Amino acid sequence: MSKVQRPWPLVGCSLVACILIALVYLLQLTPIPPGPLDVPEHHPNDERVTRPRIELHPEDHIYRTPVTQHLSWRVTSEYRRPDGVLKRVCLVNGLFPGPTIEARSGDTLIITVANDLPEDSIALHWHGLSVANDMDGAAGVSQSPIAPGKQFVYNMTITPDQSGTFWYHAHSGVSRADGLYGGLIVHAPASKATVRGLYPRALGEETSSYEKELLFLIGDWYHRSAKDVLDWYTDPGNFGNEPVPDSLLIHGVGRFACEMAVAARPVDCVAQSTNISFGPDPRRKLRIRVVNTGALAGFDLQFIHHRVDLLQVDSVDVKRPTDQPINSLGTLYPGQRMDFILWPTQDTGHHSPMAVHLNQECFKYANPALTPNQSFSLHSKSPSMPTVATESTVKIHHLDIQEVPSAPSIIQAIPPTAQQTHVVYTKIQKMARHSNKPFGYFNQTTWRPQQDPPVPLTYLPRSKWDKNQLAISTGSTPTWIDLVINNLDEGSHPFHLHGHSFYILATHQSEYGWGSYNPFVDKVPPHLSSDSTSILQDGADSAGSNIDDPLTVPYDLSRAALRDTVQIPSRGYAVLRFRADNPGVWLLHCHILWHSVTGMAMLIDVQGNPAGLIAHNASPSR
Ligand SMILES: *[C@@H]1O[C@H](CO)[C@@H](O)[C@H](O)[C@H]1NC(C)=O
Ligand SMILES: *[C@@H]1O[C@H](CO)[C@@H](O)[C@H](O)[C@H]1NC(C)=O
Ligand SMILES: *[C@@H]1O[C@H](CO)[C@@H](O)[C@H](O)[C@H]1NC(C)=O
Ligand SMILES: *[C@@H]1O[C@H](CO)[C@@H](O)[C@H](O)[C@H]1NC(C)=O
Ligand SMILES: [Cu+2]
Repeated sequence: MSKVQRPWPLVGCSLVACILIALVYLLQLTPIPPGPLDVPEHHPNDERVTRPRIELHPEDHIYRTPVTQHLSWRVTSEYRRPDGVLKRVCLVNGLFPGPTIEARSGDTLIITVANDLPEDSIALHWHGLSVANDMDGAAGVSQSPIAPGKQFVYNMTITPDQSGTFWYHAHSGVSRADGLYGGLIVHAPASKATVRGLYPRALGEETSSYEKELLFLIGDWYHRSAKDVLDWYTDPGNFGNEPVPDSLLIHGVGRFACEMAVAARPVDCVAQSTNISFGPDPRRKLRIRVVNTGALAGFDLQFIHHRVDLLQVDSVDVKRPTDQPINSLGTLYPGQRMDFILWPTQDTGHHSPMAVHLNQECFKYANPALTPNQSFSLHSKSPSMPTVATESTVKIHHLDIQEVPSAPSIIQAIPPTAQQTHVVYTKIQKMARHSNKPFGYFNQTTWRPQQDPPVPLTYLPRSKWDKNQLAISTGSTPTWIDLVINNLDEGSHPFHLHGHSFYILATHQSEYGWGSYNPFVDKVPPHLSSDSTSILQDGADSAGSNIDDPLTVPYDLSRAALRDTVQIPSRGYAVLRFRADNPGVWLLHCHILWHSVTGMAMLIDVQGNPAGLIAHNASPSR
């Protein structure tokens, strides 16, 4: 441990360094190849561009009995212009993003995935869903990736207790940043609504009923191929700075002013004179489901003339904030989802946009091509509506979703203590013996898919795992585990656990030192010390827990949040409590693509009968 905790010399980003880095960046990039022949014809008023809306159909799912859905998918790639700039993107059945799956709790999905890519192997992960281990789609862990020309059948039964906003994405290589992802919505069954045209969110909960549901897949976007971006990141000349995206897309469509392209990095760009619009009717009450599909950046959403009510984060009901109405939500980090009600504007004469603000905290140099803050019109039906000139005078009431606890009914299921406690340390390091390339570590191990022998870990005894696998074993299931993840890094990281959701009991950020926490050694956890910035200390409401004696009760369970992705602050930690009840080998990894592919991942080995999914009842019904 002492080895791990030694402070590393860190490359700071002074102004001079930033300029140097930017120069290196501008000069080094290889221009993308000249436009190939399979470029789609460009129509400025192409419907795909002007009407990118994913409208959901809860009415087809919430009132029926469970069914088996058979889907047949073909993964290919083609040159497209998502934001006007030509790039080879991954397609599922010709679509980018891939088809949206809509199901209900209890459905079985049988998805045959044929890989028709010329050279890349793929595996698909169903993010947030707790499925049987061999269907989890983590290449090297739960399956061998699907080679070009081959196919694989994903066969998943969604347990009755699971519903919410999920998504699927590539979990091998870097295809996710070339667009291999899509939405996966599991509707919760409901009884017929009493008010026509309204979907009840919960029985008797009139105020959170809604008339339509829309899915927003929002994420950062690179104009170069994901492989080129990864090569740039791992080039020691770029000092481990994460590649700053060039653009942002909302379900596969974006806006890019061609003249913004950096001279040293020419792009094949066709100006798209489009305004992206959503929303069928400004007077409707909408349920909006948002996924951060990006590779690096978090984002905030602002609807300054609307009221928004947060419903869920990571498919789990939140405790509804009771203070003033909010009009700004975030930060949503890669992999995370949030659902909210978007109320109609009170003054329907206003043409009120949705603003997306990419969070720039992890951008260590300037990319002049990127417009990090962009606004999108919400209502396509009323193009003549005036835009509001006085936007700056409207007050922003922001809700930090990382601080929002889960609903009380969900928190009730947390036991007062766990049966096992594990402590790990994570960090990105550039070491001379690795030619100063950045690699992510958990303890002393940088993760790579199992290769020696090349058999997925699930099918291999522990004694045969290669040296790149660091694992926590939970023993026989089900067992409650406390996992303390210490982030010794200067940056924060959104960590995602496969196969399980966890209760976040505490997060902590330290202004100095490493801010780490080892419950076996530390008498008082840093989040209970006076300089704390954790959820626990900020929580006004600590009813139901006894924090008078921090030595016996170091966590305020009433502030816990059930999630599958947690943003762990820089020089800080998170304490996660989960019920290891889904047997198999599960990845725990940073959801920033450049970090996970360079090793910021480890495994949770949950022992038990692999058919034990039937016993899965850890998550309270949602
Ligand atoms: C990680 O390192 C810590 C500190 O040395 C140790 O206590 C812990 O057991 C290690 N975890 C694993 C999974 O090896
Ligand atoms: C899917 O899995 C179920 C349960 O293991 C099995 O009965 C069924 O035959 C499988 N279907 C396919 C198409 O593999
Ligand atoms: C897009 O909106 C801007 C102002 O919001 C307007 O000037 C422009 O004409 C619009 N473009 C199209 C294609 O509607
Ligand atoms: C983007 O919006 C954020 C607030 O969310 C603001 O702090 C920042 O200055 C804006 N950036 C630009 C380039 O306008
Ligand atoms: Cu990370």
